[in-house]
Amino acid sequence: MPNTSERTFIAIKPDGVQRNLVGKIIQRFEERGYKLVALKLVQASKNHLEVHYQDLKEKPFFPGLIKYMQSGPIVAMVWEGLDAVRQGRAMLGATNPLDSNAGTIRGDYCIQTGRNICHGSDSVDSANREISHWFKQDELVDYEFANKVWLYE
Ligand code: IDP
Ligand code: MG
Repeated sequence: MPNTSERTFIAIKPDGVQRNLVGKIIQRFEERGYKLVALKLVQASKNHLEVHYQDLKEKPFFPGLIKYMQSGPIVAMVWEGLDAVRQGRAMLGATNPLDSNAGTIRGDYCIQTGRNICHGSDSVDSANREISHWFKQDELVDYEFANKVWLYE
């Protein structure tokens, strides 16, 4: 039985929100068949973002990244379904939008790495860490997904 309850943390960064791409990005995950488990609009604190990106703290772009991520509200989401982490990354495209295929979110809607409009967890372990960093347990909504029987055999 495949694991249809894998979860990934997907965020629409401040540029994605300001550029009115929230609906389009959510629509892609909905249309693909993933189940929305949590969603909120947040103005993240510096400390919260530094913990989120803790693995990158030695990078030269780290201060700029934190400033960018603090520059406006972020849409934080959890999406669930088969292979959600890997498929989520594929749907976002490459970190550098110039290397992202057309048809991916970054390949269709942005140009530069430092303004790449979205985030997606890179492994199941980081997804679990990021989900609990951004959401309280009771913000992860448990409900029956009616489409499930039409998505999975
Ligand atoms: P990812 O978002 O595709 O997982 P990471 O390497 O984890 O890519 O980097 C996190 C974020 O840091 C990127 O999405 C991008 O916003 C920013 N970033 C990464 N590399 C650079 C860079 O060379 N210049 C500016 N920003 C960068
Ligand atoms: Mg990353």
